[in-house]
Amino acid sequence: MDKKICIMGLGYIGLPTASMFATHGYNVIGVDVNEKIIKSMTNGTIHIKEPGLETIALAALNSKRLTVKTDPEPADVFIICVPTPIDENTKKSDLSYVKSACESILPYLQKGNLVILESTVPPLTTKNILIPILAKSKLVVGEDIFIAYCPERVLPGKILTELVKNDRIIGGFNLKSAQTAKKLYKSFVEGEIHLTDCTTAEMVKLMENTFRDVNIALANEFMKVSEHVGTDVWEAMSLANKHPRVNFHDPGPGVGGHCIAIDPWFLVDADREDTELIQIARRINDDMPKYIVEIVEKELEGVDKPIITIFGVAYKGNVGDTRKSPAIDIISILKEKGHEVRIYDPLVEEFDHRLSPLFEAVEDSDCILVLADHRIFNTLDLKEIFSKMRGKKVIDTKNCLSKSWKNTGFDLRILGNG
Ligand code: SAJ
Repeated sequence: MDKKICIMGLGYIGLPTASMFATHGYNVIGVDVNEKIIKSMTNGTIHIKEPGLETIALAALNSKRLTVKTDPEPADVFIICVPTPIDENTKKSDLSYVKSACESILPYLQKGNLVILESTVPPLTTKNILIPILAKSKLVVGEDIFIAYCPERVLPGKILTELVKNDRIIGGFNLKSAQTAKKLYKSFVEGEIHLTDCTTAEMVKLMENTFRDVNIALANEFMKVSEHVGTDVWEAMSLANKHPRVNFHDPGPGVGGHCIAIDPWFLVDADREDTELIQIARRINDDMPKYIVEIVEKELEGVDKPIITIFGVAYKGNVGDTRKSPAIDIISILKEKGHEVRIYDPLVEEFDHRLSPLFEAVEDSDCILVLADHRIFNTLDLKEIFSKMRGKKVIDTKNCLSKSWKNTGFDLRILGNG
């Protein structure tokens, strides 16, 4: 008999994972509490934009290996991929979705089941929250049911490739749990699968993203010092990177997305006293939008009622995702200060502010402010943009524009080149 997997949560991770298992021989029930998502998927509409996802998700649905519904049902394996947001004021994690997903599978648990948590969580969540809930089933954890924490580690924009190619960490409640989970993921994972315990696996995930956040904060600090002393941080970084043990991250307008700006708080949540560096890094990155607005205002000093055109509101280059994008804060601050802001991002479909077509966005504009390093910005008709603008200032916060911008005559100001 084919194995059945019930995946709780059909978001950025749950849907690709469900599609992957369904196209690798499993019968998958995709569960989401959002009826709209279930309805649209049943009608063949995929709600998540990610390269290659629509093709594989539709193949899975059409083959009937993937079916979607709002409630779980008995299965061999349950995989929890629900969101774990933080409270914006207290910066404490909200585990309510994890708890309710666990509670909702309780009535269906049977002897021999494997339950996997993939959501990013503070350390000890599997041990102190997931297991006590599942133990209410009266099944013996580690003997009757098996439990593992298997963090997702894929990069938005490359989710499907990385799901297959990346190494995978599996933290088992016991060895049998870890081995059972390994057998499952081996159906499509080509990277190596490493076994450990649940809490170590939780730490691995948080440490990876915190490493990135702290390093970006360091790059942002180098950038500010370079601005202050009047040198080029990009040249300095590339020369320092020639050292065999140095490899910097890049400065930019701030850290967005649904992972790196959030996950470090899970470590702080677990141990506030011992996470000073992590907290400072978070603050440095969160304060970047204010710093960027100061630079814009300095560059536009003397311009009466400037019009500022934002290029790129996605949280990073070449994706259409605007979740927690630094552009959101930058636009709010600019607007609060009374500046006229126009927005161009050909990759973004929906945004809180109005998006304009390219030439409308640059018409009579005094300045282009580049906030996301979309490749497409280097393929635009620069002469036409140049002729439409009132001023010729371009501020590139990602150091992503090609030489043609300067060659066209734009007054190009790169962040970090003081
Ligand atoms: N950024 C910089 N400078 C850099 C790198 C990134 O300012 O040198 C900014 C980006 O512009 C963006 C933010 O940081 O605003 C985050 O972008 P990202 O590409 O670093 O990360 P995410 O959030 O798209 O994906 C990360 C990945 N984690 C790591 O690379 C360690 C991914 O593998 C994780 O699976 C994902 O978080 C997640 O889901 O946790």
